Amino acid sequence: MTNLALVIQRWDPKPWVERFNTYAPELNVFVWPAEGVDPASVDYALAWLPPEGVLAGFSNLKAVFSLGAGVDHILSEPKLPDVPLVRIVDPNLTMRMSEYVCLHVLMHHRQQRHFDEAQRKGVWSGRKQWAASAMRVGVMGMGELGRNAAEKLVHLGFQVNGWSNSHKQVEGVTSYAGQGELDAFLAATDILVCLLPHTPATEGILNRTLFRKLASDGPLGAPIIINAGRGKLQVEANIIASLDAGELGAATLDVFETEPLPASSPLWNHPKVTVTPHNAADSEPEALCKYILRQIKAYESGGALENVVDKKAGY
Ligand code: NDP
Ligand code: OXD
Repeated sequence: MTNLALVIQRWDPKPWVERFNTYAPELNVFVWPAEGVDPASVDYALAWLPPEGVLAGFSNLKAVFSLGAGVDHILSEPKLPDVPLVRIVDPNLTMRMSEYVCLHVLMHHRQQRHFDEAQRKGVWSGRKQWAASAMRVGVMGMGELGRNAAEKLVHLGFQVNGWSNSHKQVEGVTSYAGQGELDAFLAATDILVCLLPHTPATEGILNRTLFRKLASDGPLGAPIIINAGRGKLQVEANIIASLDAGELGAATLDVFETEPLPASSPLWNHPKVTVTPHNAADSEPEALCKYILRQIKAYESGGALENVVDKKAGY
Protein backbone atom coordinates (compact mmCIF):
# COMPACT_ATOMS: atom_id res chain seq x y z
CA MET A 1 0.00 0.00 0.00
CA THR A 2 1.27 3.49 -0.91
CA ASN A 3 0.90 5.94 1.96
CA LEU A 4 0.27 9.65 1.45
CA ALA A 5 0.46 12.01 4.44
CA LEU A 6 -1.28 15.38 4.25
CA VAL A 7 0.75 17.74 6.40
CA ILE A 8 -1.32 20.91 6.36
CA GLN A 9 -1.65 23.97 8.55
CA ARG A 10 -4.22 26.80 8.17
CA TRP A 11 -6.22 25.01 5.46
CA ASP A 12 -9.00 22.49 5.92
CA PRO A 13 -7.54 19.10 4.91
CA LYS A 14 -10.99 17.48 4.47
CA PRO A 15 -11.59 18.44 0.81
CA TRP A 16 -8.12 17.10 -0.06
CA VAL A 17 -8.78 13.75 1.66
CA GLU A 18 -12.16 13.47 -0.07
CA ARG A 19 -10.70 14.12 -3.53
CA PHE A 20 -7.80 11.70 -3.05
CA ASN A 21 -10.18 9.03 -1.79
CA THR A 22 -12.47 9.61 -4.78
CA TYR A 23 -9.79 9.61 -7.46
CA ALA A 24 -7.36 7.08 -5.95
CA PRO A 25 -9.14 4.76 -3.52
CA GLU A 26 -6.23 2.33 -3.95
CA LEU A 27 -3.95 4.78 -2.09
CA ASN A 28 -3.94 5.27 1.66
CA VAL A 29 -4.34 9.00 2.38
CA PHE A 30 -4.33 10.36 5.89
CA VAL A 31 -3.99 13.67 7.69
CA TRP A 32 -0.84 14.01 9.75
CA PRO A 33 -0.48 13.48 12.70
CA ALA A 34 -2.31 10.17 12.22
CA GLU A 35 -2.78 7.99 15.26
CA GLY A 36 -1.12 4.58 15.01
CA VAL A 37 0.69 5.31 11.72
CA ASP A 38 4.43 4.74 11.67
CA PRO A 39 6.16 7.81 10.16
CA ALA A 40 8.57 5.41 8.43
CA SER A 41 5.65 4.08 6.37
CA VAL A 42 4.93 7.41 4.67
CA ASP A 43 5.81 7.34 0.96
CA TYR A 44 4.72 10.84 -0.10
CA ALA A 45 4.18 14.00 1.93
CA LEU A 46 1.68 16.55 0.60
CA ALA A 47 2.50 19.71 2.47
CA TRP A 48 1.33 23.23 3.13
CA LEU A 49 3.19 25.06 5.91
CA PRO A 50 4.38 21.79 7.48
CA PRO A 51 5.30 22.17 11.17
CA GLU A 52 9.06 22.07 11.67
CA GLY A 53 10.47 18.57 12.03
CA VAL A 54 7.50 16.62 10.67
CA LEU A 55 8.94 15.95 7.20
CA ALA A 56 12.30 15.02 8.76
CA GLY A 57 10.51 12.25 10.66
CA PHE A 58 9.40 10.48 7.45
CA SER A 59 12.51 8.32 7.02
CA ASN A 60 11.43 6.44 3.87
CA LEU A 61 9.93 9.30 1.94
CA LYS A 62 9.99 9.16 -1.88
CA ALA A 63 9.00 12.78 -2.57
CA VAL A 64 7.45 15.87 -1.06
CA PHE A 65 4.69 17.74 -2.91
CA SER A 66 4.07 21.39 -2.09
CA LEU A 67 0.33 22.00 -2.22
CA GLY A 68 1.07 25.40 -3.72
CA ALA A 69 3.29 26.93 -6.38
CA GLY A 70 5.60 28.38 -3.74
CA VAL A 71 8.03 26.21 -1.82
CA ASP A 72 9.51 28.64 0.72
CA HIS A 73 7.23 27.13 3.37
CA ILE A 74 8.95 23.78 2.84
CA LEU A 75 12.53 24.87 2.13
CA SER A 76 12.54 26.65 5.51
CA GLU A 77 12.53 23.18 7.13
CA PRO A 78 16.09 22.79 8.48
CA LYS A 79 16.12 18.97 8.14
CA LEU A 80 14.33 18.55 4.83
CA PRO A 81 14.69 14.94 3.62
CA ASP A 82 16.93 14.58 0.58
CA VAL A 83 14.12 13.61 -1.82
CA PRO A 84 12.60 15.44 -4.79
CA LEU A 85 10.44 18.44 -3.92
CA VAL A 86 7.65 18.97 -6.46
CA ARG A 87 5.64 22.17 -6.75
CA ILE A 88 2.29 22.97 -8.33
CA VAL A 89 2.26 24.12 -11.92
CA ASP A 90 -1.33 23.88 -13.04
CA PRO A 91 -3.55 25.89 -15.41
CA ASN A 92 -6.24 26.21 -12.73
CA LEU A 93 -3.86 28.00 -10.35
CA THR A 94 -2.19 29.99 -13.12
CA MET A 95 -5.52 31.29 -14.43
CA ARG A 96 -6.62 32.34 -10.95
CA MET A 97 -3.45 34.38 -10.51
CA SER A 98 -3.90 36.04 -13.90
CA GLU A 99 -7.50 36.92 -12.94
CA TYR A 100 -6.18 38.55 -9.76
CA VAL A 101 -3.44 40.48 -11.55
CA CYS A 102 -5.79 41.75 -14.27
CA LEU A 103 -8.46 42.67 -11.71
CA HIS A 104 -6.09 44.79 -9.64
CA VAL A 105 -4.14 46.32 -12.52
CA LEU A 106 -7.47 47.36 -14.04
CA MET A 107 -8.81 48.56 -10.70
CA HIS A 108 -5.90 50.98 -10.32
CA HIS A 109 -5.76 51.87 -14.01
CA ARG A 110 -9.50 52.71 -14.03
CA GLN A 111 -9.18 54.51 -10.64
CA GLN A 112 -11.96 52.39 -9.19
CA ARG A 113 -10.96 53.15 -5.60
CA HIS A 114 -11.77 56.83 -6.29
CA PHE A 115 -15.22 55.94 -7.67
CA ASP A 116 -15.98 53.65 -4.72
CA GLU A 117 -15.16 56.47 -2.34
CA ALA A 118 -17.21 58.96 -4.37
CA GLN A 119 -20.19 56.58 -4.33
CA ARG A 120 -19.94 56.16 -0.57
CA LYS A 121 -20.12 59.97 -0.28
CA GLY A 122 -22.92 60.24 -2.87
CA VAL A 123 -20.76 62.40 -5.13
CA TRP A 124 -20.87 62.36 -8.97
CA SER A 125 -17.13 62.68 -9.56
CA GLY A 126 -15.59 62.08 -12.97
CA ARG A 127 -11.88 61.66 -13.59
CA LYS A 128 -9.64 61.74 -16.62
CA GLN A 129 -9.23 58.23 -18.02
CA TRP A 130 -6.38 56.88 -20.11
CA ALA A 131 -6.24 53.97 -22.53
CA ALA A 132 -4.37 50.90 -21.29
CA SER A 133 -1.70 51.66 -23.85
CA ALA A 134 -0.71 54.73 -21.79
CA MET A 135 0.18 52.58 -18.78
CA ARG A 136 3.43 50.67 -18.26
CA VAL A 137 3.00 47.53 -16.19
CA GLY A 138 6.16 45.84 -14.89
CA VAL A 139 5.94 42.20 -13.84
CA MET A 140 8.65 41.08 -11.40
CA GLY A 141 9.04 37.31 -11.70
CA MET A 142 8.38 36.01 -15.19
CA GLY A 143 7.89 32.36 -14.23
CA GLU A 144 4.77 30.22 -14.74
CA LEU A 145 2.51 32.83 -13.16
CA GLY A 146 4.22 36.05 -14.21
CA ARG A 147 4.40 35.00 -17.84
CA ASN A 148 0.71 34.15 -18.08
CA ALA A 149 -0.33 37.35 -16.33
CA ALA A 150 1.96 39.38 -18.61
CA GLU A 151 0.39 37.80 -21.70
CA LYS A 152 -3.11 38.67 -20.45
CA LEU A 153 -2.03 42.27 -19.75
CA VAL A 154 -0.64 42.55 -23.28
CA HIS A 155 -4.05 41.40 -24.59
CA LEU A 156 -5.70 44.14 -22.54
CA GLY A 157 -3.49 46.66 -24.30
CA PHE A 158 -1.02 47.63 -21.57
CA GLN A 159 2.65 48.27 -22.24
CA VAL A 160 4.23 45.33 -20.42
CA ASN A 161 7.78 44.79 -19.17
CA GLY A 162 9.04 41.70 -17.33
CA TRP A 163 11.96 41.22 -14.96
CA SER A 164 13.45 37.89 -13.93
CA ASN A 165 16.77 36.17 -13.37
CA SER A 166 17.10 35.25 -17.04
CA HIS A 167 15.75 36.95 -20.15
CA LYS A 168 12.41 35.75 -21.54
CA GLN A 169 10.82 35.88 -24.93
CA VAL A 170 7.14 36.65 -24.53
CA GLU A 171 5.28 38.30 -27.36
CA GLY A 172 4.64 41.95 -26.65
CA VAL A 173 6.70 41.97 -23.44
CA THR A 174 10.05 43.74 -23.08
CA SER A 175 12.38 41.55 -21.07
CA TYR A 176 14.77 42.76 -18.37
CA ALA A 177 16.97 40.42 -16.32
CA GLY A 178 19.16 40.41 -13.24
CA GLN A 179 20.33 43.15 -10.91
CA GLY A 180 22.08 44.92 -13.79
CA GLU A 181 18.77 45.68 -15.54
CA LEU A 182 16.57 46.17 -12.49
CA ASP A 183 16.84 49.97 -12.33
CA ALA A 184 15.96 50.36 -16.01
CA PHE A 185 12.95 48.05 -15.51
CA LEU A 186 11.76 50.06 -12.50
CA ALA A 187 12.21 53.39 -14.27
CA ALA A 188 9.82 52.11 -16.96
CA THR A 189 7.12 50.93 -14.52
CA ASP A 190 3.89 52.75 -13.56
CA ILE A 191 2.20 49.68 -12.05
CA LEU A 192 4.50 47.07 -10.48
CA VAL A 193 3.18 43.51 -10.18
CA CYS A 194 5.31 41.27 -7.99
CA LEU A 195 5.14 37.52 -8.58
CA LEU A 196 8.60 36.61 -7.31
CA PRO A 197 9.23 33.66 -5.02
CA HIS A 198 10.59 34.26 -1.52
CA THR A 199 14.28 33.33 -1.46
CA PRO A 200 17.30 34.81 0.34
CA ALA A 201 17.89 36.92 -2.81
CA THR A 202 14.36 38.37 -2.96
CA GLU A 203 13.61 38.90 0.75
CA GLY A 204 12.74 42.56 1.41
CA ILE A 205 13.17 43.52 -2.24
CA LEU A 206 9.99 45.65 -2.14
CA ASN A 207 11.48 48.45 -0.05
CA ARG A 208 11.60 52.24 -0.12
CA THR A 209 14.82 52.38 -2.16
CA LEU A 210 13.14 50.31 -4.87
CA PHE A 211 9.87 52.31 -4.73
CA ARG A 212 11.82 55.53 -5.32
CA LYS A 213 13.19 54.06 -8.55
CA LEU A 214 9.73 53.45 -10.05
CA ALA A 215 8.47 55.86 -12.71
CA SER A 216 6.94 58.95 -11.15
CA ASP A 217 5.91 60.53 -14.47
CA GLY A 218 3.12 58.04 -15.31
CA PRO A 219 -0.53 58.99 -15.95
CA LEU A 220 -1.61 58.23 -12.37
CA GLY A 221 0.92 60.68 -10.88
CA ALA A 222 2.57 58.11 -8.62
CA PRO A 223 3.44 54.44 -9.11
CA ILE A 224 1.29 51.58 -7.84
CA ILE A 225 2.43 48.24 -6.39
CA ILE A 226 0.63 44.92 -6.42
CA ASN A 227 2.26 42.09 -4.46
CA ALA A 228 0.85 38.58 -4.78
CA GLY A 229 4.22 36.82 -4.46
CA ARG A 230 5.09 36.50 -0.79
CA GLY A 231 4.83 38.79 2.21
CA LYS A 232 8.51 38.44 3.05
CA LEU A 233 9.33 40.23 -0.21
CA GLN A 234 7.89 43.46 1.18
CA VAL A 235 8.92 45.84 3.95
CA GLU A 236 5.52 46.95 5.18
CA ALA A 237 6.78 49.96 7.15
CA ASN A 238 8.44 51.18 3.93
CA ILE A 239 5.22 50.71 1.93
CA ILE A 240 3.32 52.86 4.40
CA ALA A 241 6.07 55.50 4.50
CA SER A 242 6.17 55.67 0.68
CA LEU A 243 2.36 55.85 0.42
CA ASP A 244 2.22 58.64 3.00
CA ALA A 245 5.04 60.52 1.25
CA GLY A 246 3.30 60.21 -2.13
CA GLU A 247 6.15 58.12 -3.57
CA LEU A 248 3.57 55.39 -4.10
CA GLY A 249 0.02 56.14 -5.21
CA ALA A 250 -1.61 52.94 -3.95
CA ALA A 251 -0.92 49.30 -3.12
CA THR A 252 -2.75 46.02 -3.50
CA LEU A 253 -1.37 43.41 -1.13
CA ASP A 254 -2.40 39.75 -1.06
CA VAL A 255 0.52 38.55 1.06
CA PHE A 256 2.04 39.88 4.28
CA GLU A 257 5.11 39.73 6.50
CA THR A 258 2.90 37.97 9.07
CA GLU A 259 -0.17 35.97 8.02
CA PRO A 260 -2.97 36.23 8.85
CA LEU A 261 -2.42 40.01 8.83
CA PRO A 262 -2.53 41.06 12.51
CA ALA A 263 -5.55 43.15 13.54
CA SER A 264 -3.12 45.86 14.70
CA SER A 265 -1.61 46.33 11.21
CA PRO A 266 -2.05 49.88 9.85
CA LEU A 267 -2.45 48.31 6.38
CA TRP A 268 -6.04 47.28 7.20
CA ASN A 269 -7.32 50.84 7.33
CA HIS A 270 -4.86 52.68 5.14
CA PRO A 271 -6.84 54.71 2.57
CA LYS A 272 -4.46 53.77 -0.25
CA VAL A 273 -4.20 50.05 0.46
CA THR A 274 -6.31 47.14 -0.79
CA VAL A 275 -5.89 44.03 1.33
CA THR A 276 -6.82 40.51 0.22
CA PRO A 277 -6.29 37.45 2.44
CA HIS A 278 -3.61 35.52 0.49
CA ASN A 279 -6.20 34.23 -1.94
CA ALA A 280 -4.90 35.54 -5.27
CA ALA A 281 -4.62 31.97 -6.51
CA ASP A 282 -6.08 29.45 -4.11
CA SER A 283 -4.97 25.84 -4.38
CA GLU A 284 -8.08 24.05 -5.58
CA PRO A 285 -8.15 20.42 -4.35
CA GLU A 286 -10.21 19.14 -7.31
CA ALA A 287 -7.65 20.24 -9.90
CA LEU A 288 -4.51 19.80 -7.86
CA CYS A 289 -5.26 16.27 -6.57
CA LYS A 290 -5.43 15.11 -10.18
CA TYR A 291 -2.06 16.76 -10.92
CA ILE A 292 -0.43 15.11 -7.88
CA LEU A 293 -1.96 11.70 -8.55
CA ARG A 294 -0.84 11.76 -12.18
CA GLN A 295 2.70 12.44 -10.99
CA ILE A 296 2.69 9.75 -8.28
CA LYS A 297 1.32 7.20 -10.74
CA ALA A 298 4.07 8.03 -13.25
CA TYR A 299 6.79 7.95 -10.58
CA GLU A 300 5.62 4.62 -9.18
CA SER A 301 5.83 3.19 -12.71
CA GLY A 302 9.42 4.36 -13.16
CA GLY A 303 8.68 7.70 -14.84
CA ALA A 304 10.12 11.08 -13.91
CA LEU A 305 8.54 13.69 -11.67
CA GLU A 306 7.73 17.07 -13.23
CA ASN A 307 8.28 20.54 -11.80
CA VAL A 308 10.93 19.40 -9.37
CA VAL A 309 12.32 22.36 -7.44
CA ASP A 310 15.96 23.37 -7.65
CA LYS A 311 16.56 23.49 -3.89
CA LYS A 312 19.78 25.47 -4.27
CA ALA A 313 18.02 28.23 -6.26
CA GLY A 314 15.19 28.13 -3.70
CA TYR A 315 12.28 28.12 -6.16
P1 NDP B 1 8.35 30.26 -10.95
O1 NDP B 1 9.42 29.54 -10.20
O2 NDP B 1 7.78 29.65 -12.17
O3 NDP B 1 8.85 31.73 -11.33
C1 NDP B 1 9.65 32.50 -10.51
C2 NDP B 1 10.17 33.67 -11.33
O4 NDP B 1 10.91 34.54 -10.46
C3 NDP B 1 11.13 33.25 -12.44
O5 NDP B 1 10.88 34.02 -13.59
C4 NDP B 1 12.51 33.59 -11.87
O6 NDP B 1 13.47 33.92 -12.86
C5 NDP B 1 12.17 34.81 -11.05
N1 NDP B 1 13.16 35.01 -9.98
C6 NDP B 1 13.43 34.23 -8.92
N2 NDP B 1 14.40 34.78 -8.17
C7 NDP B 1 14.75 35.94 -8.76
C8 NDP B 1 15.69 36.96 -8.48
N3 NDP B 1 16.48 36.91 -7.41
N4 NDP B 1 15.79 38.00 -9.32
C9 NDP B 1 15.01 38.07 -10.44
N5 NDP B 1 14.08 37.14 -10.77
C10 NDP B 1 13.96 36.08 -9.93
O7 NDP B 1 7.21 30.56 -9.89
P2 NDP B 1 5.64 30.79 -10.14
O8 NDP B 1 5.51 31.81 -11.20
O9 NDP B 1 4.93 29.51 -10.31
O10 NDP B 1 5.22 31.40 -8.73
C11 NDP B 1 5.80 32.59 -8.25
C12 NDP B 1 5.44 32.81 -6.80
O11 NDP B 1 4.09 33.21 -6.69
C13 NDP B 1 5.51 31.59 -5.89
O12 NDP B 1 6.83 31.32 -5.49
C14 NDP B 1 4.66 32.02 -4.71
O13 NDP B 1 5.45 32.69 -3.76
C15 NDP B 1 3.69 33.02 -5.33
N6 NDP B 1 2.30 32.51 -5.32
C16 NDP B 1 1.36 33.24 -4.64
C17 NDP B 1 0.05 32.84 -4.64
C18 NDP B 1 -1.00 33.64 -3.97
O14 NDP B 1 -2.14 33.18 -3.85
N7 NDP B 1 -0.70 34.85 -3.52
C19 NDP B 1 -0.38 31.62 -5.35
C20 NDP B 1 0.68 30.95 -6.05
C21 NDP B 1 1.98 31.40 -6.01
P3 NDP B 1 13.97 32.82 -13.94
O15 NDP B 1 12.75 32.46 -14.75
O16 NDP B 1 14.98 33.53 -14.74
O17 NDP B 1 14.48 31.66 -13.13
C1 OXD C 1 1.04 29.16 -3.45
C2 OXD C 1 0.17 30.03 -2.66
O1 OXD C 1 2.26 29.17 -3.27
O2 OXD C 1 -1.07 29.82 -2.67
O3 OXD C 1 0.49 28.41 -4.29
O4 OXD C 1 0.66 30.96 -2.04
